[in-house]
Amino acid sequence: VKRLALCAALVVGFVGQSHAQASPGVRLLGQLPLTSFAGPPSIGSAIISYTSPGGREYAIIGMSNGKHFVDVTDPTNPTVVGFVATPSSSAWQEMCVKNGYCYGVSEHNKLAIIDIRDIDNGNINYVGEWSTTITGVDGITQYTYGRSHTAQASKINDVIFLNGSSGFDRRYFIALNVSNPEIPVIQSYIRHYDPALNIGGDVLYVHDCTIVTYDSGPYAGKEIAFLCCGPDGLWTADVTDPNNMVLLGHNQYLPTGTYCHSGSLSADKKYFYVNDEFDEAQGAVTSNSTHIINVEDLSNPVFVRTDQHGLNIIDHNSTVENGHLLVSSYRGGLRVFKFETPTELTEIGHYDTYPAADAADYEGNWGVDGGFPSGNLILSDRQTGLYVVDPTELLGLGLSPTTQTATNGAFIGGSMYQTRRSDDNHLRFSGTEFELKFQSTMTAKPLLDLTLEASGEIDRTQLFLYIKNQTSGQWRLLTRTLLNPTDQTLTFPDLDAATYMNGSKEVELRFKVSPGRPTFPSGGRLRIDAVNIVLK
Ligand SMILES: [Ca+2]
Ligand SMILES: [Ca+2]
Ligand SMILES: [Ca+2]
Repeated sequence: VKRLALCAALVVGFVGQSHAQASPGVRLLGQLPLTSFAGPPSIGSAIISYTSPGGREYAIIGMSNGKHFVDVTDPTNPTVVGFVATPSSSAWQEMCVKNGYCYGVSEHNKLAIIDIRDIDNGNINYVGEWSTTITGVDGITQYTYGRSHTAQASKINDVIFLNGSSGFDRRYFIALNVSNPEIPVIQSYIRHYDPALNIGGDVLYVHDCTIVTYDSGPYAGKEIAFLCCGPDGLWTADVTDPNNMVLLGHNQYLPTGTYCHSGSLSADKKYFYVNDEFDEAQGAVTSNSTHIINVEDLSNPVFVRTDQHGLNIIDHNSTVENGHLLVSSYRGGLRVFKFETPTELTEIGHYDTYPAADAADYEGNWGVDGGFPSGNLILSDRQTGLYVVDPTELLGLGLSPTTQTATNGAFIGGSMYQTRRSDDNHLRFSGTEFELKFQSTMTAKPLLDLTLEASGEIDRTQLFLYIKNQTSGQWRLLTRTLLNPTDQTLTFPDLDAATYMNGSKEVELRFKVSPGRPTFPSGGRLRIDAVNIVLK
């Protein structure tokens, strides 16, 4: 494959004056309009998150002219660090990442291979376009790979799945082996229905798929693909062995007027939530909807119900975060749903990237992705560009982190965004004093519960934790404690919100750090896993 030098477009990001509209609990951190991208492109499409081995967070966004790479580690300053053009313009630009390579597809170009292993140093190398020729069903005719609609990476094999791949006699679903990342090989493909399944037509067109690995239950160790097949509904497939992908089951949910576009699996893997792209426009439903399918038995998916949400907009793509369904919904922007039960959803908030007008039309928010250590979300809007938003409060994770200030010392790892939840990601500090500020955008309540999970990198690190009394301006000592290198949980319930929250609904914490005994020459090292401040 020919290696081409990349002209990386360096565009300084900025937080634009956004006209978008947020509900309480969702905060805009950063935005880049289309004009911030090389070209500029005429329209945007898909977006995915990528966290580098170095821990930096990137948005990879498809635009009409190619793929753009944006560093969103500082979400208030999203910065374009690279651009790889596609030979032909396309309004459908999608991608996935496997082993440090971005594989880009579109409806008007062959597969783009982009080496992003050194993206942290600003190096994005366009390897080139890939194609191949295979023999058709007649055993004679040679067909050349031309395009795919979407691509998803396997989590267990050096494989990417190319959906709706065309140029052949059928639109294939391909398992592409990328063990040699710059010289992929088709490992196997699905191009026919099994006639025994007796489903109309003989062509399996996969529009998009959701790839999930199972670690428990009857499918433990399996990799399952939920194939969203447009008018042919949802198919399940066992793709554990890329040499032998096996269709398992099928569900059509509604008989007509639908287009199974994409979807998300519940955390317990019992339900698949389908985003149907045509049901609104074709009158199968009266408003934006989620089609809920029980997939406990993958060989017999059972339609449960359609949950209609009451807005005149079209749902497009979705993801699940902290037990909520996040749906990018074209003119409706990002819609956030809480599960009342696994089969009943209630919209609890939104971030409307297309405030001009709602309608069941195809302008607006194409995609949403999360999965960053920070917990930030990225959104792509076809007309208004890229957004980084903070859904902390809406997802039930307490007040949003807003400001980190090292008064005496320095932050040496992570960011305060990583204090949103208890996990493997920490804010690390070396020195003697720092402050963190949190803010609510929700309705005020009388009390605050504060929970801190922290540890000392040096054994017996001494912490003095203060909270600011916003009435007197004085700092109140909440605790003085010794921390060892294992995270400990400290709780401070029933704090008076009127005392500790200012007029901007901010809560301020001060951390004084010192070495315990035996003493160390300089300040201590504190690691904070989670700060959870909940109004009640
Ligand atoms: Ca729909
Ligand atoms: Ca709107
Ligand atoms: Ca954390």
